[in-house]
Amino acid sequence: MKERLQTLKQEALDQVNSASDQRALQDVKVYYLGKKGQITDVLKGMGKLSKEERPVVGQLANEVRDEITEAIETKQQTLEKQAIEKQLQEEAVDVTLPGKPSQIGGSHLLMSVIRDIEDLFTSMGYQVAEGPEVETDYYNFEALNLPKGHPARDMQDSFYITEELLMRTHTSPVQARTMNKHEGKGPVKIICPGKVYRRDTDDATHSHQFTQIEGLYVDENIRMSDLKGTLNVLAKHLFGEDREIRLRPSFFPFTEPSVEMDISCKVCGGDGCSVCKKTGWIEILGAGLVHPNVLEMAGFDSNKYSGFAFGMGPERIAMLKYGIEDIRHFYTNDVRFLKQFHRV
Ligand code: 2NL
Repeated sequence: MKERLQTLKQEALDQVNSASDQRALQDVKVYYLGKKGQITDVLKGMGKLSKEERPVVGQLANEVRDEITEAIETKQQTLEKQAIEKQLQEEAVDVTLPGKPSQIGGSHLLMSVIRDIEDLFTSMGYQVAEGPEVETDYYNFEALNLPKGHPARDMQDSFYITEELLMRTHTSPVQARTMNKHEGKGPVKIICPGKVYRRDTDDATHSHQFTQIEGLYVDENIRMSDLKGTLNVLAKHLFGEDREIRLRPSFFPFTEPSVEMDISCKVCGGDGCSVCKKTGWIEILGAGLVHPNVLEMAGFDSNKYSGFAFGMGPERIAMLKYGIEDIRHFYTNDVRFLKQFHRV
């Protein structure tokens, strides 16, 4: 029996040693130390031993069991360590690998053009003013010298909500509202960007919703030369120092006199091409000196105060600057179009 125990011990220690994973080790444990295991088997046979031999064999059996148990525990720890090492290696993350670039949005071209113009004018002391897109008939028309029955306020041309409310057809009502707030005291020096609405059939050059930027400068002694100087700065800022401007007489109900500003054509240098319709000049915006009626209705003494105003379409400016041939590109939001201008 002693020999059997010695052999069992040697066998068990060998098997513990060669167990390659925790499962194999568990099998070894069950085989030798389990309820129906080899050591139990030996202990069961002890009844046949003599009184003298029994404690000796019993002690040896205990020693053998303890040694195997200890060997299994040590091996168990080694195997656990190895398993963790293996997992760490398999699941290792290379933090030095470059990441996937995330998609970063950018300004819409129209916003870039609007911000650029805002920045130019704020650098000259203008404030940016905004107002409601749903306007009253009074601020959209009446206060701008467009009395009831005036052809420019034809129902066919505007989106009316009620008899008195409509989607603003220009940003001029923002300027009328701002002038009112000044209670007859100048200066008023503002730039008003925003969305405007007209009942139009959309095509390459028309949109029922578009943007506008208007400017207004009201103070004592504001003259046509102030307007011309300001527009000259704007034109050169937008289209380049080498461009010339010219003012042509025009008509708007809210300015008197009224003008339209052209810039010299860069494509043909003035000789005449398809961009400038063979005139050498390209129309950019409308402007004029604020009509005395408009000043008076906003609470300004038109004998003391005068002002200039101008209005332009950022879509048109962007189309001319970047050779965009269809206004609908601004509103159909094809990212392939929009992305081209993310660094403008
Ligand atoms: C154009 C022409 C213009 C104005 C807008 C204005 C505003 C007030 C008083 C007087 Cl409160 N005028 N705005 C003046 C002249 C022209 O816009 O062709 N826009 C695209």
